Amino acid sequence: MIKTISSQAFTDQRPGTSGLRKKVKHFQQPHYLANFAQAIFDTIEAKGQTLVLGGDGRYYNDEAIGIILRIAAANGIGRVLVGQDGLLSTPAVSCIIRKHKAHGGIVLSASHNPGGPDGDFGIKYNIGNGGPAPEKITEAIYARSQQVTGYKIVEGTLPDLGKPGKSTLGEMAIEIVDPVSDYAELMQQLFDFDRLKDFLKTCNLRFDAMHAVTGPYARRILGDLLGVRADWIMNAKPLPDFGGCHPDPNPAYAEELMKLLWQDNGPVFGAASDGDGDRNMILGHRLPVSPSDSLAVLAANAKLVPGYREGIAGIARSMPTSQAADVVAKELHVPCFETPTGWKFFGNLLDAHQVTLCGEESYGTSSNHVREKDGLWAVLFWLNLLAVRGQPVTEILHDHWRRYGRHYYSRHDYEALDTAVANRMIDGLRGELGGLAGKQFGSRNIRAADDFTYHDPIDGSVSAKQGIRLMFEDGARIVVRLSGTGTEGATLRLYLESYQPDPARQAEDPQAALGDLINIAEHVIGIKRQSGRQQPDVIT
Ligand code: G16
Repeated sequence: MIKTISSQAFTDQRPGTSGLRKKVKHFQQPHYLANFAQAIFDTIEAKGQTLVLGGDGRYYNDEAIGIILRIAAANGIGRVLVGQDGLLSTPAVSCIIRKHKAHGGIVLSASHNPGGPDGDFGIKYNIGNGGPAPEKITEAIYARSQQVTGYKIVEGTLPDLGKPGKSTLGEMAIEIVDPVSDYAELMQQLFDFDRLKDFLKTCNLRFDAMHAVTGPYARRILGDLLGVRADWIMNAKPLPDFGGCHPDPNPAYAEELMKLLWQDNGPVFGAASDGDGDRNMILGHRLPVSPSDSLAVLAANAKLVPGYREGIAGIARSMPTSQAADVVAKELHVPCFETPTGWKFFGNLLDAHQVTLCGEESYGTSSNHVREKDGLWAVLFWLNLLAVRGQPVTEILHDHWRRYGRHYYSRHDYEALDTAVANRMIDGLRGELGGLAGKQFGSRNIRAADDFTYHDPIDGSVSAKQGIRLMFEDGARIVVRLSGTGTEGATLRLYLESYQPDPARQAEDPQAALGDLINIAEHVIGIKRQSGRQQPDVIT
C-alpha cells in the first residue's frame, strides 16, 4: 500500500561538488533524507526502470537504503539492484549501471569524510552513463526539493540486505547483488592478471582499505585473484565509523601505511583508498606520488597496459590539478582539457570520446571504463606498469621527472573556517584580480589572474566562479577556492605548483621548493592574517 507522508521542504538541500553531504544527525532529522529522495524521483523520470543502490557502509547506510527503497517502490521504480550488505563502491555503482544498462543509481557516501553517529553522511545520484549527475540535474533536484510537500512510501517488509537474492516491495523488484563480481570482471578485461599474478609473487606491497568499502574489493581482486597475502591488505573490514579514522587516503590520514613504507627495507609499493573506493594514494618506498604526477605517469605509460594498448584519445584534469599531464599530452599529440573540480565535469568529454584518462589533485584518477574515479583501478594500473617495466615506483617517477620535468605541487587546506571570514577572503581577492597581472614578486611575475570559468566544449554549458588562479610567467600557479564537500563551516584550499625542468633540481622537498609561492600566497590572499590560523590543517 502506498502512503503519503506530509513534510516541509528543507532549504539546505543543494548538492555540492559531489552530492548532498551533511552530518549524520542532520540526515537523521525526520523527513530530511526522504524529502531529498522524493525530489530525486520527481526529477529523474525513472518509472518502470532499473536503478542501482548502495553505499560505503558508513553509519546510517542500511537505514537510508530502507528509506530509499520504500520511496522508490512508491514512485513506480521497476527494479533496484542493491549491493549485498548495503555495500557498493562508487566505481562499482558506475560499472553496474553501465553493464546492466540501468537508468541510474544512488550512492550513499560522504566519501573521504569521517563516519559514525557524529560523522558525515551523503547521497549522490548517478545518471545512465554511470557518472555523477551533471549540474543541470543536481540543480533540478535541488529546485524540486524546495517544493516538496511530502513523499510517498510503500510499507511492507524490506529484504535482508545480507542475503543475495530476489524479492519484491509493493510492485518493485529488488535484487541483492554481489558488490564485487561485475567490477572484478571489468578489471580483468583491462589489466594483465596473469602477468600481475606472477609479478606479485615477489612484490612487497601493502594496500590500506581504511576500514571502508574497498576492503571486500581488495580481498577478492588483490587477494583471491592475484594472490596478495591477506595480511598485506590492511584494515579490510568495512566499519560504520571506519575504525574511528578519517578514510581519506593522503599522507596525513594514512599514517600506519606511511610508517610501513618509510621503514628500512619496507614495502616497495603502498596504496590506499577512501570511504567509497573512488580515491587512491600511491606510494613508493619513502616517496609519495602526487596525484597530479600519477595521472601524468599513467598517461605516459598507458600503452603498456592491455586496456589502453591502442593509446589514449586525450586527458582531462581538474583546474587545480598540476599541469604535469599537459606536458605528457603535448608529447603524445592528444588534447588535454582543464575542467572545474568535480568528477561530474569529465562525463561529457568521456561520453564524446574526447578523453580516455581523467584525474584530479584530490587523489582521483580514472578512465573511460566507468564514469567515476576509481581507486582500485589506479592501484592495478600502477602494479601492471611495475610488472611490465620491472622498476619500482621510485624509479618510474624519477625517470618521468627527468623526461618531462617535475611539477612541484602541494595543497594546503584550512578546514572549518568561519564561513563569513572565508567568503570575505575570496571576495576580497576577486576584487583585486584586475590589478594583479604584471605584478612582480621576487623572481616571479604574474602573467594573468582570473576566476576560472568553464565552457563545456560538448554541451556548451558554462560554470563560473570555479576557483581563483594566479598564473605566473614561468608556468607556476597559485589557485584558491572553497571546498564543496565539507560539512562544517568553510574549507579553504590553497593549491601551489611550480615547474622544474632541470633534473639536478628535482629532489627538493615540495614545501621547500614551493616556499616562495607560499609566501606570495600569504602576501596576496592573507589567509593567516584574516583567519587567524597560523598553519594549514592538512598539507598534501
Ligand atoms: C569529490 C569530487 C571530486 C573533488 C573532491 C574535492 O571527491 O568527486 O571531483 O575533487 O570532491 O572537492 P572539493 O575540493 O570541492 O572538496 P569525493 O572523493 O569526495 O567524492
